[in-house]
Amino acid sequence: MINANILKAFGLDPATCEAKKFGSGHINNTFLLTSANGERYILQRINTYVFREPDVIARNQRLAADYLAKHHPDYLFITPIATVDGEELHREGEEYWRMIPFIPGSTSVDQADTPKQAYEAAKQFGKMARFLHGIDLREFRASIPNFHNLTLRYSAFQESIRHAKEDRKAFAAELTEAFLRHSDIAVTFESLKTDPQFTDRLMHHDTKINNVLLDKDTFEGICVCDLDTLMPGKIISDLGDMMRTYLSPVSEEERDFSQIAVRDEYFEALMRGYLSEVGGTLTETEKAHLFYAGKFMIYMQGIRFLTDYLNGDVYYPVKYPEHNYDRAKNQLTLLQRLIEKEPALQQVIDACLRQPA
Ligand code: ADP
Ligand code: GN1
Ligand code: MG
Repeated sequence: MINANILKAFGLDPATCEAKKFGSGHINNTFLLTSANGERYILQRINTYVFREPDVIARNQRLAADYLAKHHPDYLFITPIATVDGEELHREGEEYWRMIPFIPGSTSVDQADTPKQAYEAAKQFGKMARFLHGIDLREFRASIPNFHNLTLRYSAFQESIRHAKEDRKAFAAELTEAFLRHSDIAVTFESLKTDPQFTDRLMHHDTKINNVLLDKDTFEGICVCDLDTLMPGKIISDLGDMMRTYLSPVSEEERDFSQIAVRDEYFEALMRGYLSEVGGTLTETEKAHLFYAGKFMIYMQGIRFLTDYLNGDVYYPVKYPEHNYDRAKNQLTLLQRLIEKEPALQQVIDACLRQPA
């Protein structure tokens, strides 16, 4: 299944090393390797359509690892295993591969099944953000330029409406209108961008719960993984993606939209977990936009799915023709469920800010 050269490059014996596909991400190809002596590794092929410059990922991770080793030496930050030639990435033809140690005793979940899991995951992302607060961002580059730039995502959405094939445009007309009616979310981002109190931070940018490793027995947080999009960004990205993915009992793949809901106890758990770590570092602007984070990320993900539907599914893998349309509709429903609860959830935020756990 895996080219022998790749395994050899990392010092593994292709004859005895077992590989199986692992995880459920959309972007990279992830494999679990088990060597003859039982050692386990995660091997990944980086998607170079999405990550045009894989070296940027490696460099950002190295800068963060060096900083953490100096300032927080006990913190578990996953770093790549070098090839036998001492490289962080192995190039095989046009493909880039990297390997990391499998963290023993860890597991991950695709969906938050208890408020404790939401708390633990949020705490792990918060802890990394806190430990990296203060790092010099000038050395870092974006592994995906403009990844969470809602202004550009919104323009790309408008562009996709203009260029869509007639059948897709007609099929998605109502959903497109509904997303356009929420354009205030993009307008708020516009004004925030120029606010000097809207701090630049090193953010993870993909805070889904399966990007946290939990203790397989106790489900306590161990560390975060999937560090490809670790790059300068804003607090609303990480907090918002947790709201997007932990609050509902069903995921972005759910097609029975009546099951989409915002669970109050999960909201409180994730807010407490995250703010218990980063609360003390927030500016007034950031504090005032904690609820907005959820709207920002759900809206952006919704228009990303819809843009891809209108563009003919060039980015997200689909299993059937309306898949991206359904994902976008799912996100619109989630956005509506969240907005309905804004007054009550804002009170939870205010309480957490007054009294961090
Ligand atoms: P993807 O881009 O496919 O989401 P990830 O880096 O998130 O790639 O890896 C996929 C899954 O593999 C994760 O959800 C996690 O369960 C598991 N995983 C990743 N890195 C490790 C690791 N170092 N140790 C143990 N499990 C890991
Ligand atoms: C992609 O690789 P994965 O599945 O963790 C995407 C995220 C989206 C997510 C939606 C690089 O993440 O931004 O939130 O799909 N990553 C990239 O499921 O585009
Ligand atoms: Mg992942």
